Amino acid sequence: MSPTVQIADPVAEALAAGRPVVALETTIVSHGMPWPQNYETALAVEAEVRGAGALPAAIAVIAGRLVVGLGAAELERLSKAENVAKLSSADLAHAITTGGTGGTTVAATMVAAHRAGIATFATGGIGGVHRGAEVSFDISADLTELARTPVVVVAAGAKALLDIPKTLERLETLGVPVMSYRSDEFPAFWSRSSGLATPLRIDSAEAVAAFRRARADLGQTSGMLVANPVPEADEIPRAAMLPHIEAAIADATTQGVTGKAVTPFLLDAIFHRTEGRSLATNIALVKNNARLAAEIAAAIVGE
Ligand code: PSU
Ligand code: MN
Repeated sequence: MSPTVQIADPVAEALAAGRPVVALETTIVSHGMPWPQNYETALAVEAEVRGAGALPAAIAVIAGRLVVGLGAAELERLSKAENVAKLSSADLAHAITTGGTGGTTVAATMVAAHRAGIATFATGGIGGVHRGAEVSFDISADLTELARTPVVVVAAGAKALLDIPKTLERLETLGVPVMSYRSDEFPAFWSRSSGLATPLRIDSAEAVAAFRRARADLGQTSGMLVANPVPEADEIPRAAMLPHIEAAIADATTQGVTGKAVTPFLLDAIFHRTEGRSLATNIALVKNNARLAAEIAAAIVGE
């Protein structure tokens, strides 16, 4: 393909043979979860994708190589390393040209997945419009990438630490279809409920594939967000999460945390405030998204 993108052999073979492949992001590994749960989760998520009949392709930049289809040793290195970068779409070429190593965000993973020819991607939650964005202007590049890169992103909605109404407004402005899976409500990551109606609802992987096909036929080239609510048994209800979220945001403000550091800081603060319960939910929802993404990938190649 190109010297800057290295597609692992099994991934290249699966794509060439028209078998389903699911891209996976790695900021969740490098910045979203503590060791060793990050590594255990990365492996468990890959097992979910395989169990549902697709091939996982975790993506990261390792010593200047944009790798699509990381091996277990590379995932372990990314999980343990301390000075690993968080790479969004704007940072990819810098990491590649300076020999850097970093986990890719939703935005950067979409770029790499599309470049490699992978149509489906599973993550935990997308970045979005932060609370107070009317002052800070902090809006994730994940939304910008969703607006221009034709990849189906499966996520458990947006983290409730974001401003979810504004995130949905922004996605609407950008023309990104947002569809909740078997739910009339847009989910809020740790919680099944956000209190907000979902813009669109879909009830099967085949329906997502058909929707994607219709968009392609119309010449519409943006991504799509499939919002998959966390399973009921694993959720933390919204009312229980809100005080923790508000306290974590207050901590971030007091400590002057800004920019790229905000999301990892809040996730860590919430992890401590919920005594680890938020992490257990996070792990469950990523696995749940991996399964659905594998079904969607199979439906897309099966069309
Ligand atoms: N979901 C998680 N943990 C994470 C993230 C999402 O459960 O760490 C990451 C994703 O990689 C997402 C990023 O793309 O946070 C958003 O960061 P920012 O708001 O700085 O764009
Ligand atoms: Mn930001």
